[in-house]
Amino acid sequence: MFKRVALIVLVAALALTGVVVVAQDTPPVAVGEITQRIMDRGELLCGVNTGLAGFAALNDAGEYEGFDVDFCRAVAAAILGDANAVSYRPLQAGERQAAIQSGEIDMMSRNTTRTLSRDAVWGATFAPVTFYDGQGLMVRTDTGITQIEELEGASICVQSGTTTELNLADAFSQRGLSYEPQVFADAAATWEGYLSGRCDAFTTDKSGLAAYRATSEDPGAHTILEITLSKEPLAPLTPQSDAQFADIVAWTIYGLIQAEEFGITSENVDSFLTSDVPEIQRFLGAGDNAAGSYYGIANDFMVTVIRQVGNYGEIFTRHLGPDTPFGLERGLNALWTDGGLMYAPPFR
Ligand SMILES: N[C@@H](CCC(=O)N[C@@H](CS)C(=O)NCC(=O)O)C(=O)O
Repeated sequence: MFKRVALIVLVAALALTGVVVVAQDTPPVAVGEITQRIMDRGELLCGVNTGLAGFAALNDAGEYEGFDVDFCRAVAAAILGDANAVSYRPLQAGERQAAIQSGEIDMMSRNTTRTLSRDAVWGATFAPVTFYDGQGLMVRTDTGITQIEELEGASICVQSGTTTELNLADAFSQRGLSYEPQVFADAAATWEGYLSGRCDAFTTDKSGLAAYRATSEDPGAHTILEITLSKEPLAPLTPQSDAQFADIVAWTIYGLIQAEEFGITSENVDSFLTSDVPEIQRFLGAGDNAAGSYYGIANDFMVTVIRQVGNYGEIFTRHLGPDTPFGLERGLNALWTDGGLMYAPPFR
């Protein structure tokens, strides 16, 4: 009996000592191979869409801009202290696997759905989901079509190398509907195929449909059907060879979500630096709280990320919110405290 009590006391004491040592004095961290490469290069190589308005598209200054782009910027701010230290690699859907496997990019942030087979076959580590999406169908408004059943026998434009090709087949066969796929390797060609009347409908993620519709000549001429055919959790990804780098990407994304929950924005972050709330001090790496130092990056990395890029809500609103041509609802992408799925684990 005495031995058991002594053992419990000893284990508790060790556990306590361990916590104190880790929290106050993090040992030097060996950064991963990819993190080191980024530091040596002074630049992050980030794979993005070839052009999807709101998510990743060239602006008037010839720079990539958008919701997906901001996660590249956030990781560059976390590791290099500079959100502009990113070189972008535009990737067609079918180029993604090779890009992540070849080491041509450090990470990808490109409306990419996390799936079992991609996780395994691409040799990728998916970061937390940045946009919960689902596949939709778009038709010309003058067809009057509102239900998928009315697309019996229709030809449908879809891009190869995407999850949307297989989902389309599933959705139609499950309902006993026939259809004729018109498959294109190139996004622009898929859209042109639909616009030119070669297809009766166009299918991709609903976010993608909203982007194409809003930037078309006459948005009212296109209708996105109510139905959602699949789950498309879109997430950035990194090569699975560097778990340390993958962790940095993951905690940067969680940090953006947590910042929104705390109400910390690019505008007010400085006023939080002197906060006496322990949770916020830990989050910002203030005082002697370890944060980024666990990963060999600036201890207050989240201060830099928020200052330069904003929190998750700011990113969403800036690129996709009510003042943009897309006007997307937060929906599943609201914070968990507002009934959505955006939830960050504790920074401690
Ligand atoms: N989320 C789906 C679809 C992503 C996707 O690639 N969608 C097309 C929509 S047309 C796209 O963005 N294409 C742009 C390109 O290939 O450059 C996936 O991960 O496979």
